[in-house]
Amino acid sequence: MKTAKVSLFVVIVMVLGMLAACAPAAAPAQPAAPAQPAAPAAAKTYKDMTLCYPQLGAESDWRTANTASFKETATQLGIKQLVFSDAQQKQENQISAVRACIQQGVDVIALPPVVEDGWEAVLTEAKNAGIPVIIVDRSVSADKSLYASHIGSDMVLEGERAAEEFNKMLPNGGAVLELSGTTGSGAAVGRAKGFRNKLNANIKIIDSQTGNFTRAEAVPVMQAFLKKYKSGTDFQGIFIHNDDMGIGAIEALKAAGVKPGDLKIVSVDGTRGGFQAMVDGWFQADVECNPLLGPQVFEMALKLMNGQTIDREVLTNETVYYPDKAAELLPTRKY
Ligand code: GYE
Repeated sequence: MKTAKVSLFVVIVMVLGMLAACAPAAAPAQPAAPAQPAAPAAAKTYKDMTLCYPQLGAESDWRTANTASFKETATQLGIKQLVFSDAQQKQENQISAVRACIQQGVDVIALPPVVEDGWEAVLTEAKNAGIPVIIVDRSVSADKSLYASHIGSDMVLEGERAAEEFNKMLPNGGAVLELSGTTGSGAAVGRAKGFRNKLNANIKIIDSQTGNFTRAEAVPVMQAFLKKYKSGTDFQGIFIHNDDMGIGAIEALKAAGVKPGDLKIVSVDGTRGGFQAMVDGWFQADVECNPLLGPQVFEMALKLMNGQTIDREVLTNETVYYPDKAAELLPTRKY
C-alpha cells in the first residue's frame, strides 16, 4: 500500500515536471492573483466559550432559579468559563461587572439588566470591543443596534393576563392595589403597562407602591396599605408583581386578621412559594414567568461565536396557573 502511494506520488511529480517544461519560457506578465481567503476557522464549540453573566441580584426565588439555570447549564455543556457576579440590585455594580468582562475579553456577555435605562455607554463599549451582548430576562431601552438579541418573557403580556383575571373575578367592578416590582425595571414597567391595558374600566387601581421584588420590602408596603385602606371595603384585590412580594404581603395580611379568600390576589412567577399560596387559598391565580433561560442563552451564544444568524427577540411561552391544579403541580415545579 505504502509503495503504491509512493510510486503514484513519483509519477505525479514527473508529469507535473514535464508539463512545466512544456510551458512557454516567458509567460506574459499576469496581474497578481487575489490573495486566497484564509481557510475558514474550525467551528467553535462549548469548550471554547467564556460567557459573562453579571446577574442583577438574588432578590427572589425566580432569581435564584435563574442563577442555578445558568450555572447548571454551563457545567452540563462543559463551557470553558462562566464569569458570574451578583450586582445586588445595583446598576452601577452591573456596569462595573460588564466592564470587567470586556477587559477580560470574554466571548459573549449575557446581561439581565436591573433597570431599563442607562445602558448605552457600556453596550457601546462592548460593541466596540467586538463582544456580542444578549439581553436576558428584563428589557433595555437602549437602541437595538447596541445588542445582539433579547431572550426573556413578555412582561406586558403578563400584566395583561393578570388584568384579565381581575376582570373575571370582579365582573361588577371594584378597587385594587398594586404591589409593583423594582422601579424602572423592564419587569415592573411591562407588567404595570399590561395591567392597565386590559383592566376593565370599572376596576380602579387606587394605589401602587414598589416592594422591589423582595419579601422583606413587601411587608412594610402591605402594612402601610392596610393602615390607609380597609381590606374588603376600600379594596377587593391586589395585583402583586412577583410571588416573593406576595409571600411578604400575606405575612402582613395575616397579621392584620385578613383571611385567605377575603381578597382577590393575583401574582406573577409561578414559583413553589406561589403554588403554595394558591394551595393555601391566598392567590387566585399565578401568571407564569419562566426563569430557566440558561439553555437558550448558551445555544445562542455559541451561534454568535460562530457568526451564525440568530433571532433578535426570543420570547418565552408562558401560561397562567390556578388553585385547582396547584396541589397536583406543586411537586413537579422546578423552582
Ligand atoms: O418576576 C421577579 C424577579 O425580572 C422576570 O425579577 C424577572 C423578575 C421576576 O425578581 O421575581
